[in-house]
Amino acid sequence: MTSFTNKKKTHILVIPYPAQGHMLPLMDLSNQLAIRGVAITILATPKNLPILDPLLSSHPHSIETLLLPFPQHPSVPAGVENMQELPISFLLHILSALAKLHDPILAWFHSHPSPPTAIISDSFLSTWTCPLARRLGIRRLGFAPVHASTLSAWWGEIESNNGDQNIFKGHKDILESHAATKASDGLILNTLEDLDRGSLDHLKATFLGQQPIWAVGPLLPMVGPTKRGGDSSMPEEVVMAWLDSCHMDKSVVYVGFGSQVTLTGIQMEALADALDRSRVRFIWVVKDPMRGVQVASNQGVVPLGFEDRVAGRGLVIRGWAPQVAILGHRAVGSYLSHCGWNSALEGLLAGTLLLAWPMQADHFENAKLLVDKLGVAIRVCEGLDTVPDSVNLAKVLAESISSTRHERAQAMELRKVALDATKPCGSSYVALDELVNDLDDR
Ligand code: AWU
Repeated sequence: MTSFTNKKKTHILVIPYPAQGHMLPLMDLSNQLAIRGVAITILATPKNLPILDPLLSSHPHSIETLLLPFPQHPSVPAGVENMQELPISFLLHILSALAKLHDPILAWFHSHPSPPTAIISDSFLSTWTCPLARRLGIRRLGFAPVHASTLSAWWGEIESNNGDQNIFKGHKDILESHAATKASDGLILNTLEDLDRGSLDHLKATFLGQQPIWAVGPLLPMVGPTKRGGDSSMPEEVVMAWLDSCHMDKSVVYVGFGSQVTLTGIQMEALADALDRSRVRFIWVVKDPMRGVQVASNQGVVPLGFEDRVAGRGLVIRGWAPQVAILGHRAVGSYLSHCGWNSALEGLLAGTLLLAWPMQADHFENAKLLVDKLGVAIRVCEGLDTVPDSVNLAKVLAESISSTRHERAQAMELRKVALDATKPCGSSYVALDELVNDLDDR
């Protein structure tokens, strides 16, 4: 706590929501703010602390942690502190558990010699930080790890007078989260103007009034330190050596469904069959089954004998993979993805062709944007429980690395636009500078 004392730097408190898809981009944002001279305290609970390691070691003098024990909650299994171990239905239980940190944060704030002047917290899943900020007399800026079209679609639905047809009707927590986002002092989005201009304008005009919006994406994953999101279940050198042994560029399909999805047994069989038939080289990340729910039979189980059949051609990683490093390898050409927004951006920035299998939450809006509106991805399947046709899927997997599909050319153009936005004078780079100026001015 003491190292920020007597310094002239602007000091902010960052409160992450502990799900990888929310926490990692907020770490990337914190990295950008620290590079621009902001002093940051990040709230962490003990089991989430290792996720901060790369950030803390890159900014030892400007980023500190506020370590507090994870509050017990009757619906959160003991010892669990991150959504990665839980199904999506636990989102709000984790939110309620963390809300109990209100008083310890208050005490920390009042004892700090140079307390923060703003909180940046997850826009939808840290609603409790709005009253906290009000109580502290400081601003709360919301961070949303999604693009503006998603917000526009969701908020439009929430505010529609659609009667019983309104899909959010009766979802008190979602309505509260929407109200909290609207009530915060600004919104930071992991998107870029060129991708999302219409929706950004719509958000401002329709929902946000005077609140500023900063479109700061794509937030680039930190370079240098590995271990993004935790240790890889297979040593990264082993994975990279395997990719190095693939002589042809863009010949490998990466298959991964983020941090929240475990496939059912029947989906596992269909996917394994498709990979087998396709004859492509591949890396398949198989997430461990979650806790806190009854695991269906064979959920997340790789079919017996599959790895022997594909030996040399395919690599199965059970657990956590070094995704950004894999996608960035020259040998990887396409990515069969659930379309989580971070994963989609990472695939796009790496120059891979996205094969979209949207499953839940914002995935459908992401696929709409990438497939239908921008033409930079191919939809191969849809739905959390859907079982893909393995013959068709095999064909798409094989074509994705061999063909000169126009989606690949479009994706490369979008990649350039996105990277340009992050360079000095690019729209997202400027938005980050403006955000820092805004924080400094208070
Ligand atoms: P991703 O965008 O894939 O998010 P999810 O994990 O799917 O979680 C939201 O986050 C999404 O838009 C939501 O729909 C929701 C949620 N990763 C890794 O390094 N290794 C692995 O083995 C698996 C994942 C990283 C990956 C990415 C992040 C996941 C915002 O689905 O590189 O940075 O974890 O993000």
